[in-house]
Amino acid sequence: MLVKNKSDISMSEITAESVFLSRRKFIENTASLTLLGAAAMGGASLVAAAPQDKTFTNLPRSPFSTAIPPNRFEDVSTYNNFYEFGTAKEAPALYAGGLRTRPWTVQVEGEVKKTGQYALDDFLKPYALEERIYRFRCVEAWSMVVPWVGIALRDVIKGLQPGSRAKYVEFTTLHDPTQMPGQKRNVLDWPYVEGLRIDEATHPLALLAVGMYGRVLPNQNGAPLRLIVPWKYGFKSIKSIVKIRFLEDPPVSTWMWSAPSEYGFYANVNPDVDHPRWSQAKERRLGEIFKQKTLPFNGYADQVASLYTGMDLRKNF
Ligand SMILES: Nc1nc2c(c(=O)[nH]1)N[C@H]1C(S)=C(S)[C@@H](COP(=O)(O)O)O[C@H]1N2
Ligand SMILES: [Mo]
Repeated sequence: MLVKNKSDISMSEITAESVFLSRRKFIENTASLTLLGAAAMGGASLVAAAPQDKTFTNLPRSPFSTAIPPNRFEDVSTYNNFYEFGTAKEAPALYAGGLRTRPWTVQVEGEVKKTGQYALDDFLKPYALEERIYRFRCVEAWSMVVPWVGIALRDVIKGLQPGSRAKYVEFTTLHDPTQMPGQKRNVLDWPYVEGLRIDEATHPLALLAVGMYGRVLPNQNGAPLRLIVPWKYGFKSIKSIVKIRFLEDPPVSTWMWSAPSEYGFYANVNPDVDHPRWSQAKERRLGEIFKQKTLPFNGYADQVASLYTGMDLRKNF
């Protein structure tokens, strides 16, 4: 697994105190992680410290991981889209600290056998965690490479036993303006909702993430539970999930509701289909100066293109 040491971590442009403090914590954490990693035995486990400081040990690395070197933790955790905490890229790192991620419940509804309300830790207990290094491409044309910690969404879905009428899966973010001050403004139709076709959701690449860089997800990255769909634009990867609903008909996602001509249900990364207001042909990786070409399905075409055979991907954008 990935362990950074102090010399790999340099201070970046943002100097806000809370960000600086959380970075300090990360440095201290990773130092102790090295020791724990050497001592620990057995499978992946969560080492308890203060709740926000938990680190994972002995994580197996998924073969689905890219060999591209990951971005720096401090870039991935300070340049975020999480409109529940404001629309500026630095807002989530500054204002998500008050989000309470325990206790946390996940409600399961709809065309599925195991409906109910689950405490998050019970919900996740049956599954082994792994590290998956994925490319990630925002619709706004920046990209990054992130070592997520999580479990295959397909395993969770299998465990919940959807019925034959379950053709789609819908995910919903927490709605609580006292914890998520951005929800006091009507920038989106809260709560944030996203959805996948059931065959997309059960594709082996779709991930439910609980961590990144070997530690629990920072709140600004979608703690305590978020979706990662690496072949789709970032907005499909919904954060801070409280509800999973199985449906016969396609759900209406938040972005489709707010701007249907700009954000479709599929949102597969496609360099040949421009966003109405900008090109999607290139992307700029966080921390880099030059742009690079965007790949069809964000580089995952070999694995996922067959999900869309026969579909017009210009119409189904
Ligand atoms: N609930 C919620 N989920 C969300 C968003 C959001 O505003 N609210 N933004 C999306 C967008 S547009 C992107 S690019 C990614 C950003 O993830 P990151 O901040 O971990 O990089 O989260 C996605 N998930
Ligand atoms: Mo995005």
